[in-house]
This record gives sequence, C-alpha cells and structure tokens, in this order.
Amino acid sequence: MSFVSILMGSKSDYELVRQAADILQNFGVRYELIITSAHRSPQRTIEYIKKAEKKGAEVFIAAAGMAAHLAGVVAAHTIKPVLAVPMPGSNLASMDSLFSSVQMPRGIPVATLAIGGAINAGYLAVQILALRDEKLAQALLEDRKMQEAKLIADSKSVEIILD
Ligand code: RP5
Repeated sequence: MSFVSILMGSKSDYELVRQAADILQNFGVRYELIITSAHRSPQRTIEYIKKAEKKGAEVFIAAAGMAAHLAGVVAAHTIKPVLAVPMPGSNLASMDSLFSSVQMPRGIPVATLAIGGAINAGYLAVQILALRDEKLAQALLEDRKMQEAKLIADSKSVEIILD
C-alpha cells in the first residue's frame, strides 16, 4: 500500500513538521513519520529509507535544519520524489538549511519548499499522489475552492470598494 514517508532530523523539528502530517491526514493519505538524522544516525536513516521504499513509500518529505543534509541523503538512496523542508531557527537566518537543501548536484534532485514550508510539503505530496488517484485530485480541487471561498469571505468582512 502506498504512503508518504516523513523524516525529520530532530525532535525539535516535530512541532512544525507535523503540519505536513496534518495535511496528509486531512486528505486521508497514509503516512509514516520518523526522527532520524543524516549526521547523528546515518545508518538508521539509510536502513529506514530502504525499508520504507520496499513497504510502498511513494514520496519522501525530509525536514532538517542548519547543515540540512537529510533530504539529500534520502535522495541519494531512492528514486522516489523527495521534498525538502529547510527548517527555520538557525543563527544564519536559516539560509544554511535553505542552501544545504536546495543546492543538490545534477542528477540527484530534491524539490525544496520554503523555509518551514511543511504545509506545502504536505500539499505537494498529495498533488504527486493525485497524478494517479482521481479521488485525491477531486479533493484537491475542492480544497482550492474552499481556500477561495475563505479568502472572499475574509475580504467581505473588511473590504471597501468605491463605485
Ligand atoms: C538538524 O539540526 C535538525 O533537523 C534540527 O533542525 C537542527 C537542530 O537540532 P537539535 O540540536 O535541536 O536536535 O539536524
């Protein structure tokens, strides 16, 4: 059975990264979530990727901060799409995690979201799965309609339009 695999480098990433899990949950997408680090638990990370892939992981979301090599390591060990979430909070205004995630060598891509972009990582994972799941595609279209309706309602509560 297919699922999305969410990895993060530290427990300190959890509160933000769980927002990706919440999105998957909202769309009824199965997921795994694990704390494992490219640096502190390199062997465990590689073993997990291999196991997850065998069990049916279709998309990996990897979140890490500072010298953020987790997404790159995942990408090195799978040809499934890897979505990187550079984590905020470093002394370098998070440019370190952004650049570590985004600057991959040719041929080993990761799709890097915004700094702290866990919610969009969740959405993008759903969009990838929706390529061959019509029900998910419909659910995404409904979600877009709801976003628009909310925006219009928000505007109506404050807007001033001149004749
Ligand atoms: C990274 O270092 C983690 O992904 C986290 O974002 C950052 C800080 O980790 P802790 O020192 O809080 O465990 O590896």
